[in-house]
Amino acid sequence: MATIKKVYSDSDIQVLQGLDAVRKRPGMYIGSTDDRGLHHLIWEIVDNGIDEVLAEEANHIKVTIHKDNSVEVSDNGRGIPIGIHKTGHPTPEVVFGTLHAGGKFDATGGYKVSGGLHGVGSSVVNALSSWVILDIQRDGKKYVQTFENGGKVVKKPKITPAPNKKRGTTVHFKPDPSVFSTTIIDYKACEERLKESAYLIKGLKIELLDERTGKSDTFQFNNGIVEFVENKTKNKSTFGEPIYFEGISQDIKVEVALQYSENYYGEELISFVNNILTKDGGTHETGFKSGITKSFNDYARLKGILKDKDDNLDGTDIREGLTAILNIRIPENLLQFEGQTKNKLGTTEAKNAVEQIVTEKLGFYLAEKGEIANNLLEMMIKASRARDAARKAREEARKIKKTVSKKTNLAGKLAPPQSRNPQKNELYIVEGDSAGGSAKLGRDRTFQAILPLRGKVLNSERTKTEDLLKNEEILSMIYSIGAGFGPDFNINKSNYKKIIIMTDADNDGAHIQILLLTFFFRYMQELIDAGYVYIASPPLYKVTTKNSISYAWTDEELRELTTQAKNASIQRFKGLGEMNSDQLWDTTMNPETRTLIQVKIDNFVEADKKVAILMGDDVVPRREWIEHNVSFENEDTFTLEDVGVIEYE
Ligand code: TSJ
Repeated sequence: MATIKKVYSDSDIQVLQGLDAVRKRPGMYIGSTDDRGLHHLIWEIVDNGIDEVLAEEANHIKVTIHKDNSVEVSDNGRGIPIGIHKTGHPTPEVVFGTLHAGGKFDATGGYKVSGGLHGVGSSVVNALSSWVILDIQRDGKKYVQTFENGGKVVKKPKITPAPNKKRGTTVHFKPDPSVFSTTIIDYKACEERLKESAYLIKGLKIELLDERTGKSDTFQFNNGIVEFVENKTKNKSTFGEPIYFEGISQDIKVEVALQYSENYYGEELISFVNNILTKDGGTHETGFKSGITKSFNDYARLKGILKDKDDNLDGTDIREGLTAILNIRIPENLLQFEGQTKNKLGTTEAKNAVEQIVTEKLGFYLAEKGEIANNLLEMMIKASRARDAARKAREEARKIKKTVSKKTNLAGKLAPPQSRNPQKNELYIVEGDSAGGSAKLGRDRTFQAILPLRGKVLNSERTKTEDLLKNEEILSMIYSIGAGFGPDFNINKSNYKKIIIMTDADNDGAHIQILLLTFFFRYMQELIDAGYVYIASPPLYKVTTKNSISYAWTDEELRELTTQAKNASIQRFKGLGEMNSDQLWDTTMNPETRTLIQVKIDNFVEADKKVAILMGDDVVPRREWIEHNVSFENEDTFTLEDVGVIEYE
């Protein structure tokens, strides 16, 4: 050791002093020493390469995970300067040996990923690595410097003529197992992070290679965040092409890609500042939101879509169905992060800069693409109405909690089960009083409840919520299930795990099924999503012979039964009421022998559309759809398969 110090004393001492602090308290510098902290080292190094890309001096980054879980990162940039720094040490040694060295030798300013509040510097990586091999090629020279055991310089750099004309920086490091609780590199984590970086810089090519497995990926997106948005919306039914614009204001570069989807009620805004994800938003997101709200409202007023008497559309209406990527670059001296985890941008200038660019560019876009703009506004106005309706429904729901009392409708109507076990209990909703009577007698009263329905069930698609809530059949269902309805529906409060619709096997019965399903679909959708809703299937025929009784559900089953047995008498059930309670139990209610059809929604968007068309009050699309899809004489009759909301178990 002494001889080494003699050769390299000054820098050696300085390096050790600086980096010792990092080894003593790694958490202070990289957050934690678990797998997150471990991967933080990779991002730190990669960010330096990305800075070179932002400086427009590199366009290629390669990351290799070696078999020993060491990581090698290289770029094709200018190469870290290799001359002597004003401190008297070679610049690479300063970069890797001094905390926050970044800014010190790079006074060029500009937009940087590393060295901001998030960047901890390559020196931290060095301090927490068993070894680092730095390989720089520039000015026709190849410069190799190794660091060992937490950043110690034990050898002079090796400088040789470059073997080829390529320029660039390569950093190969091995995270120190005595620092980290795990040193296994996660491919998936690398893949996600590097792909994100590639999206954010158009054309940048990032290669990832895992030598442990041979797996590799290349990320390169010539359309940048437009492709990012397309990737985010690929499973949604999108509404038009992505909208892209960019601009610069007060030295802040702003880039936005956004796309709307139909039948998607959420919003997803993903924002970045200097390629760092701002999970908690901040001033730039505020500017973005006020910018799009203003653009759409201004346009709607200009075109008379919103009249003087109308309120402005609010931000939530305008963002319904929106997927957006906001990517901004701020000069280092303006960067300011906030919050516990520093994931929120605080820079005040960013709000105005983003708002100004969004308002201007989106304003242009809307003016230019009038038809798209009008369609989007139509969607937003619908969203706004739906929100009003939902608010009303919520108010109604609160009201009925007070007005529906057990005594009023339910006495004598619902036959509840004896046990109170929502996980096991079943509710049979039964068409007609007489079938209801048989079901009450035939059921297993320990866990089966019977709710007979008297009149026709209202069509929830064509009835205002407030009228629906005056209807006794609807109220008794809401009350029996006991989990509320509409926006306040809470499946965890459901009294039953199975809700079984039991109707006659005829057209009327099918119609009642549809009406009930429409109600569940619109007001208790979670019940369907969770697979709680079933349809009972009573048999169509009873075949009696001298020593047996059997049932048939289809004509084919009937043929089989009658060819087997001689002198069979066949009874066709016209309705549930024709079965006595034992028969009803045997064929339709006994869990051992019954067949239930579970109601499922394969495709919410399709089901939603079909319910709206088939059950809604717009006659024309309804008739058109039926003419194209259903061949029934009676317009009011469809099978459940026609509506497309069920699938057989
Ligand atoms: F590749 C990498 F990601 F591993 C990596 C690349 C890691 C680190 C620590 C640094 C770099 C890096 C640094 N690539 N390119 C540079 N460029 C400079 O440091 C550089 C070169 C020339 C000039 C100049 O003004 O001439 C300025 C700088 C900052």
